[in-house]
Amino acid sequence: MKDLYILGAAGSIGSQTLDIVRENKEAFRVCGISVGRDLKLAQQIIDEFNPNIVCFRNKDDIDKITTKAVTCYGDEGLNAIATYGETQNSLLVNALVGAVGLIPTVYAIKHKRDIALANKETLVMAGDIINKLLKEYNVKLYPIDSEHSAIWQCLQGEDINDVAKLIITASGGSFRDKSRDELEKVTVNEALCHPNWKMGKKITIDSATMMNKGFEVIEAYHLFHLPLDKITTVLHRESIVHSLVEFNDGAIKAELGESDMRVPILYALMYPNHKKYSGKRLDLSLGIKLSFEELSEERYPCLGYAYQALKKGGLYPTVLNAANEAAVYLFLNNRIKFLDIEKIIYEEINQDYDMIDPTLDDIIKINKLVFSKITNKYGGIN
Ligand code: MN3
Repeated sequence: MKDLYILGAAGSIGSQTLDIVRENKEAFRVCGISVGRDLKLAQQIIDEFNPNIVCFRNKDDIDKITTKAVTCYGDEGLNAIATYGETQNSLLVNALVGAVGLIPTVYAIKHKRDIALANKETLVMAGDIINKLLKEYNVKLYPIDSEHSAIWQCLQGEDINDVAKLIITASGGSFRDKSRDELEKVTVNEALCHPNWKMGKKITIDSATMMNKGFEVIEAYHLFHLPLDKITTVLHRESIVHSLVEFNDGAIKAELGESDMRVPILYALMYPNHKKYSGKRLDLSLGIKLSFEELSEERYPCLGYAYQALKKGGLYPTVLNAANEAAVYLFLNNRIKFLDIEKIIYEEINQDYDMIDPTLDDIIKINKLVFSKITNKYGGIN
């Protein structure tokens, strides 16, 4: 029996993690959760899973919920969930969206709790620091992101020195068939219609700008410890091949399946086993066609910005993340146009943020500073 602590339990990945728990009641116990704005859903999750500790977004939310659990709230509450209870046979599922996911990851590592990570911002902002801490505290970090899960599966039993390159697939997002000119006028609702995957709002926008793929390049760099020139991307419209690994002899391994996040979640929770799952399966007898095309940095400049930010190092990946988080917020609130997102990011990563070996405090500070600087310029947040 594994004790699960799920941050972002009411979100997209969190809900699908709970689906996996429902299918594997003998394997997992939901001991702690954090919930978001939807208190009705929060109450349902609490009633069904009866966790020992619950973290709310705001202090006022606590009185609106009926529970015997220990309650906490806010950013400190997230850290309390990450460090609650016994470490042995426990796992933190970090399914938070955005920079808020970083510090609870650090707390879990220092509590020697293994982590299944869906929050890619953790690695984008502080990959070097996280890797150092994982080593120091001898903690495991398992990827939930479908591309990284695919690469991780392809690397099982392989020598990392035999890898020629990682090939991360991208569906192309909701605007993959639109020209740059057509992107001028696209709306929030159009951007939120992803062709293949059902995901949260922020990541759906990040997919449309391809910033998400840029983050995934950085994520892969920190997860698999390969030089950046060995990490490549390809446009693959069908989202059936979740990513590939090419070896020195030219052999390519891939992981294929339905576009269902529950599969990589299940693998991260059950690693190294592939347990039975009731979801829809890929039926090759239906005559499935696969296509691959070059993913152009001209069409999708945000992808290039990610490589640039990682090469510059230091605080630049954090600046990239903060500028994106602010710009996506502004776009979702109809304050800027879709193409302004990439302009804002470009401008910000070309400012001077030079700093060698930033600490976690430096990273958090710059993240807040860049986020509020950009949002304030367009009327602040509400
Ligand atoms: Mn992904």
